[in-house]
Amino acid sequence: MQDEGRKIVHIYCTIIDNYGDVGVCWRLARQLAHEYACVVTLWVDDWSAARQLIAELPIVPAKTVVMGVTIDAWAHVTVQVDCIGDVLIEGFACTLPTATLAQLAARTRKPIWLNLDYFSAEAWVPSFHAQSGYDAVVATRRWFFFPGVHEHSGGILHEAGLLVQRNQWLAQSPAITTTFLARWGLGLAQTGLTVLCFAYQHAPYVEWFDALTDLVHSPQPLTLWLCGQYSQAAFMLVDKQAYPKVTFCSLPFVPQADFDRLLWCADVLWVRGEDSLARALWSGKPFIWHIYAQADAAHHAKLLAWLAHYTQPFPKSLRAAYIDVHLAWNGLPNAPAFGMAWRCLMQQWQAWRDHSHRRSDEYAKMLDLAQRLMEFTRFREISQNN
Ligand code: TRH
Repeated sequence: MQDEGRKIVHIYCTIIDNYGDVGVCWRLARQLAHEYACVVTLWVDDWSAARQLIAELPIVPAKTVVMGVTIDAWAHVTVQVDCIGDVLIEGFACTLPTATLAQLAARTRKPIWLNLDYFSAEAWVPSFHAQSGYDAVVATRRWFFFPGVHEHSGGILHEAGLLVQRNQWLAQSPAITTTFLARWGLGLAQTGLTVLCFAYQHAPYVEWFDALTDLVHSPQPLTLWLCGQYSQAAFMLVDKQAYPKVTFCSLPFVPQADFDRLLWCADVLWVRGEDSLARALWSGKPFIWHIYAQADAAHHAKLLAWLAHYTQPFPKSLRAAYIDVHLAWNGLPNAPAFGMAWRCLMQQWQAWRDHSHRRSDEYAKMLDLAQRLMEFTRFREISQNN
């Protein structure tokens, strides 16, 4: 495809810890390339962390095209090559490389410069989203783009046709699902509950496991798919023989698209961070969120805002139980005991399943993040040129 007329987008991503930053930037980069025919370059500062998600990358950092997106190492940014394009996105308030800032300062026709922030359902988002600040050093405005759930926010990443793909996957023959799971050393459980857990180290795993294996309330077999080092480490020392009804599976890190498919294959999802929350939402499965902990417990308000928004249409008792499980799982002050909250939620299993599915469809009707971002840049370009 010719580049003429196509928007040139540069996305910069510093990987602080975990996989969320690069997970979101990589997803956005692919979507802009595939759905909006943008010419996208993704600059990453931690090549080996990026390789976990983008397995096609070579070991030694080198400019590589994967799925229509050019990926390059931060250290390769120079003033000799265009590193700013038409749309310049800094992921999660990263500081741009000096060479990029130098290009920005020197260029007369400035790109639309966006700071992509973290997701939040909090009420302040609409007043901060799409605001700008003038940077005198590079003589241009920087726009703040906040992913969120409000009409005036950046929305949530959601690829076109994702729910159709999911529904087709769920309707496919069990033989295909079985073959897929076998690639990751997993089997398709015929009975009982399959629980996927991708959480942080400070989750109350002991209480969680006790509640899930409570024979009085859960006499059925339990299959645990443990993702990520923290959830896996939490069960390393458990005497597996003592739990004949529990199948423990530690999963390798799978490609992003397969991570979605794993979510679609499980019954209940315990997800963490920002990107997996969105993927759990789109799976339509019941899920519990382990939020990324921030200094000064800023994540508490963030969690509560999300829960208030998401559970709005839930019946009162389901809403209360769902929120209680989140408070206990995330260790909020005055949270109820985990086991009690979980039992109460599981007593409403059918309603929980139905509402999870419905909420997924409802949120999918919102304009998604890439769409909002493209509309925003078009609007800014028109204003900038007039
Ligand atoms: O890894 P995370 O905990 O990332 C976090 C959060 O995003 C947090 O908000 C941010 O501030 C912090 O990083 C710096 O969780 P998250 O966001 O779900 O990212 C995980 C990514 O990894 C997601 O894109 C899914 C992907 N993934 C795979 O592709 N394969 C896997 O096997 C697993 C377990 C995850």
